[in-house]
Amino acid sequence: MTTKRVITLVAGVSAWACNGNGTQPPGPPTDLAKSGGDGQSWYYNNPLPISLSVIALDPSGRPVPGVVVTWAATSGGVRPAQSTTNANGVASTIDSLGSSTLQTVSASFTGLSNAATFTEIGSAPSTAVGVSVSNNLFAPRDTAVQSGGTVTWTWNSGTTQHNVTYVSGPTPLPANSPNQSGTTTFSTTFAAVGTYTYHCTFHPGQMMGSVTVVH
Ligand SMILES: [Cu+2]
Repeated sequence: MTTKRVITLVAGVSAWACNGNGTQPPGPPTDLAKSGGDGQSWYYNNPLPISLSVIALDPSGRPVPGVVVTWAATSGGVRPAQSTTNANGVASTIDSLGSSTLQTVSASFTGLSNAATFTEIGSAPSTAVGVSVSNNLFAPRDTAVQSGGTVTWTWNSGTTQHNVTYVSGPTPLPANSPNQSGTTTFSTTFAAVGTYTYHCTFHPGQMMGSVTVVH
């Protein structure tokens, strides 16, 4: 009998202490703050590289889990169109960008007065891209080309030999260049969408680059 009463008393004090120290659950959400993916520039009808995310907050600025966020895009589309905030109050979606230059994606939940708005920029990918091969770098190091398009490397390296050797990407990897110097060129036409990385085997730590192939 006595033991049971002591346990009840301790539990009651413990619950009171939690409330008094501000550790109670967050209140209903009143705000959505952008937490990632705003202001990206990418290519028409290709998913943005960084997902869009928001954080739901209560009036004290505490993250609120379990909030259903609805996403809407002015162009293209978002997947999923609804997502629920996780334990950190964060919900996210992927924007497929669509075919307009300037586009917005809004995020809201039922009862929210001001939706969060993301602005993204679309453009047409190039079908022919040039990269300079010099001592000892590829410029630009990272480039993008449309599927079916061609990247042409032009050597400006005097008598020093370099090569373009693929390291990773959709398989099978394209053919590598020979070892070349002077003012020679080498081209690859890309079919498969994805990101290819390459380097020069003579200068692998310095000379590296990537080609991202988009739709
Ligand atoms: Cu090299």
